[in-house]
Amino acid sequence: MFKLVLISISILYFFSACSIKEVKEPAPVYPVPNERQLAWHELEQYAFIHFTTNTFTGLEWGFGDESPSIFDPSELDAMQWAKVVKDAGLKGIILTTKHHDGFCLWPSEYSKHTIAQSPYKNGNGDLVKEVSDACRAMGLKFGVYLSPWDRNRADYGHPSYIEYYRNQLKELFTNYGPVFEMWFDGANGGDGYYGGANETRKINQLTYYDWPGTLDLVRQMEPEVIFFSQDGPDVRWCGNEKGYVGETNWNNFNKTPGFFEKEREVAEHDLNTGFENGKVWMPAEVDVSIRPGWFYHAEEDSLVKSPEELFEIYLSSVGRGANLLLNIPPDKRGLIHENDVAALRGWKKIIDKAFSVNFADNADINASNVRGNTKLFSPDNLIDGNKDTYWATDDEVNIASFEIDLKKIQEVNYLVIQEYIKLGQRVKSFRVDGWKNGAWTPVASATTIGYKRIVALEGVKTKNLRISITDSKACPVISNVEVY
Ligand code: FUL
Repeated sequence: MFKLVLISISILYFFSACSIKEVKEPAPVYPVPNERQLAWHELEQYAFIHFTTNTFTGLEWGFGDESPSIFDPSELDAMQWAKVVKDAGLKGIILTTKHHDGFCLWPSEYSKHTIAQSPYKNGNGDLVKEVSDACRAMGLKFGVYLSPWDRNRADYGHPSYIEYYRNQLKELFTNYGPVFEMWFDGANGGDGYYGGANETRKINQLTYYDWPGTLDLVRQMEPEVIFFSQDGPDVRWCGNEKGYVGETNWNNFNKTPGFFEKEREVAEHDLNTGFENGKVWMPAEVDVSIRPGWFYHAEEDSLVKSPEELFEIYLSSVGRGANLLLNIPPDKRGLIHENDVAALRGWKKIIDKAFSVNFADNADINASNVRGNTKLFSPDNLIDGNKDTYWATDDEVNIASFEIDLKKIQEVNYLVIQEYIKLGQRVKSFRVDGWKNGAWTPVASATTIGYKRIVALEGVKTKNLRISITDSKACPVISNVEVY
């Protein structure tokens, strides 16, 4: 009897173990993002603010010999900046606390070339404080840009400058945090004032700054900070300043020493598309200015990008799985100019209109394959509004499709689709078909998905859509789909 019970228990155990195995979540496809990167992806878009003595001289790169006395915004209102940014649907501000000219927007105790030497608030101003406070008041994230290249400092190029740079990071990260992102630009070394030397200084980009040491120091002060630079480590440059990432955009990347010793064109292309088989998760950020320059110049007032141009940029950055860093430079008054405000309002209107009614909300949805035939991985998860549930197929099924029944004919303009990137980026290509005149008709096709992909469907009129994953590194794992 005892033996019989034991045998039945073992049989039961065997079968339940089989079925548990059947519904196990898909194995990750490495690399995968860390928690910090996941939170960063969810921000999708935020503002860049370039403001310094250049705003008053009309330059883009100050030489470093500008007198602080020219820094005198008459109506500066950091709350106006934060409100404009918030109303545009952007989630934070990254501020140029010090650009290449070396002028500091906070009263750094390590420098005599700061806002404290300017007429602004009679030398009692602190713009880093004003902007970080305004961000917090408006529920925005705050980030910093501290140019490594400093054309004002006499010791730029010498070891003592690194100590200066690190002391400034200590000030920024202990007095104005939390800081969500730290931006390191790539312009480094060249001619400058350098304390009166007026010469050209070249540094070795790979060794001079001892980046690993500097990043460690910052990470100790701000464990959650995301580091942006041309090649990471957390987030990479998208390879251009025009507002787009590659149509194919892998979050995977390969960081090799001397990456920038590659031909510039090759490096920029790689940054734009990432590497399908890259070893580290390093997503792209698209930095672009609403105006031709990074700083405000009155003669560019008529050249502010139109709402339609900004929407194109949105589609080719956020719509391709990258984050958008949109520069909005305040003017000499210290206000975001009326033309920029109007363009941002128009842009927000276009976005709100394009993505107002999600036809997938009440749709029926069916898939050609469901992992383990269980509800856990059902295609219903694509439209449940929960980013932590997903549709997945069986392990060997890398090519699969799902159909969305919109229940009545709709004019469809956009498909939004998201991979569950916690398990890695998988999809290499997919196609969208619409049901027209009794047959599936191709409407659009695209390559990678990643965190988010927005596909234009050109107003196709259909009741049914089919999304076919036509190539994938492993079984597809899709968390969300929306139809507008
Ligand atoms: C570059 C800088 O040289 C530009 O002036 C600007 O700040 C841009 C965002 O980064 O490296």
